[in-house]
Parts: sequence; structure tokens; C-alpha cells
Amino acid sequence: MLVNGKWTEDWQPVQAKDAKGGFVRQTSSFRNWVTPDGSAGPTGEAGFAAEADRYHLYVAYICPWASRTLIARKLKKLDNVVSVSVVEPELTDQGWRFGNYPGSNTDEVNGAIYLHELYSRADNNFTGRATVPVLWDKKRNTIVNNESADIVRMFNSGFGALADESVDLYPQASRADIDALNARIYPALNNGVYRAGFATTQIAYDEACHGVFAMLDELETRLDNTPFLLGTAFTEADIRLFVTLVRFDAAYHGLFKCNVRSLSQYPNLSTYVKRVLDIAGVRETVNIDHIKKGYYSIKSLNPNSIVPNGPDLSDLGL
Ligand SMILES: N[C@@H](CCC(=O)N[C@@H](CS)C(=O)NCC(=O)O)C(=O)O
Repeated sequence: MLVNGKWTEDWQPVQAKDAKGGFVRQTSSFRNWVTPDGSAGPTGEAGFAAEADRYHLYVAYICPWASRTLIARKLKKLDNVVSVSVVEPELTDQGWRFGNYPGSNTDEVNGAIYLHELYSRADNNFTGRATVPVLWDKKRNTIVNNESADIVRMFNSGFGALADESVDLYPQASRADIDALNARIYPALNNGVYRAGFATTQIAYDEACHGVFAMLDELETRLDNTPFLLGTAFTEADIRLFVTLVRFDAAYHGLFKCNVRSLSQYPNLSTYVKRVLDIAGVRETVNIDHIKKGYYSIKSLNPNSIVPNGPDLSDLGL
């Protein structure tokens, strides 16, 4: 991680722990918003107006949070407005690295080798982990925002007519329902799999794992009669659920010990994942090779970095 803008060798993604040995995720530090007229958003400062070719998104295909932003960018047809760089799948001893691994790029915008260079360029006193996603402003040479939940909403409504305004991932009338679902699905499932995987006590693991499967069971029932979480409209709540489900059998079932059931044993959730993959633009944001390689390279969980051959994901076309 970075300490006062300098890289230190503590690179494992085991972050803070709570009193019971549970995993605690770092909160995001750059919280400015792109808005159509450059006025300030809900947090941070003003001065980040929507413009084509001004903003650049740094992501990892392995990362579910970064993948949220990739999906929102595709669905809002911002491909030609916001450019993207993809880091290599394996965390190195200096964190995320740019390079030539298939599907990854070098950093054409800043010429960085490691993602942490962007954090210290944006704030030469930064202390914290250098996480993806990062939304970078090429004009002001700084990080706009490194919180995926914010970036998804910015892509949805911050780019005005530069984006496809016929797509609304956070419709006014559904906001309370979306927020309520997010508030339950994030701790139990999206972050719950990480809390299970990185637990350092049996009690922390048991609690997290139980929460994961209770939520999957509930969602399986919820999807009995509805194509998406809130009915026929696909919203940001679906993006947030999908990114976890599509990684479930490939990574969380094995590496994170979330193995009470596999996703393939949930018929509605499996059909749901296929349905989302079939939305134009979504499938190209999913790279199973990066996901497996990336998760199974986490040395604290898998010291020899051996990547399993399975599972068979051909049902999903992956
Ligand atoms: N709050 C952030 C979390 C992002 C996050 O935790 N990213 C992980 C990858 S999945 C990361 O970059 N970890 C690198 C590290 O911890 O050193 C968001 O949702 O945007």
C-alpha cells in the first residue's frame, strides 16, 4: 500500500480486521463527481464537467467493483467518451501492474507501470491501498473518483447527452427500492464472499458464509417470477448482483470457501446470469481467465498460485 505517497511492501489484500477476525474493506478516498455542467456532485469538489475524451477508467477484469463500472460504461454507450485501461490479473508485490498479459493494456495515458503511481501523482501524500476502479481526469491530471458505486451513478447521469439517455440504471421511481436492495446485498453477498474468504477465525467465516447462502436462497426465490431484481427493468442493483454471481463458481466457491452450494445449483440465479450476459455489451466485460488467474494468485489464500482447471462454465458460454 502507499504510505504518504510512497509504496510499502505490504501488498496482500487482507486489509483491516474487526475484533472477531473479520475482513474490513477500506473506504474510498477520491469522491469527486463528473456532472454535465461541472458543478459539484453529492461529495467532493466542483470542476469535473462532462466532456468527450477527458476521462479515463482504470480497471481490473478480476475485480467485481471495477466491473460494475465497465458494465455501466457499456450500457450507457460511453465507449467513445471514456477510454479504458485494464491491469494485469495478478496482484504483484507493488499491487496492480499494467502490461501485456492477454486482455490487459499498458497505460497509454500516464505511462505508469503500477496503478499506485496514479494515486501518488494525484496526491503525493496519499496513504492507503491503490484500488481499482479509478476514474482519471486527463485535463486536471488527477483522480476524480475511486468508488465504483459513485462511478456507476456518474456514468448513468453525469455525462448528459454524451451518454445514451434512454437507458436509466437508477430511475427516480425505483431509487428507494434500489438503495434498499443494495444495502442488503452488499454486506451479505458482494462483500460477504470476501468476508468469508479472508476471515481469520472460524466464527467470522461461519457468519459470513451463512449470510452469503441466506442471501442467495432469498434471491433465488425473488427471481421466481421476474427477469430482473426489480421486475422487467434492468437497474444498477442488477449490475451489482451480477458481478458477484458471475464470479461465484469460478472463484468464490473454491478459493473463498463459499461451497455450501454452487451457483449452478440455483436454477433461477443461473438463468439470471445468462440473461444478463446476453444483454448487448455485458459479456465483453467478463474475462474468466483474468478472474481465475487473479483470485487464485492471492498468495495469502493460495501460496502456490495454482489455478484450478474447472469449473465447467460452458452453460453460461464462458
Ligand atoms: N470501494 C471500492 C473497492 C475497490 C476494491 O476493493 N478493489 C480491489 C480489487 S477487487 C483492489 O483494487 N484491491 C487492491 C488492493 O487492495 O491492494 C469500490 O467499490 O470501488
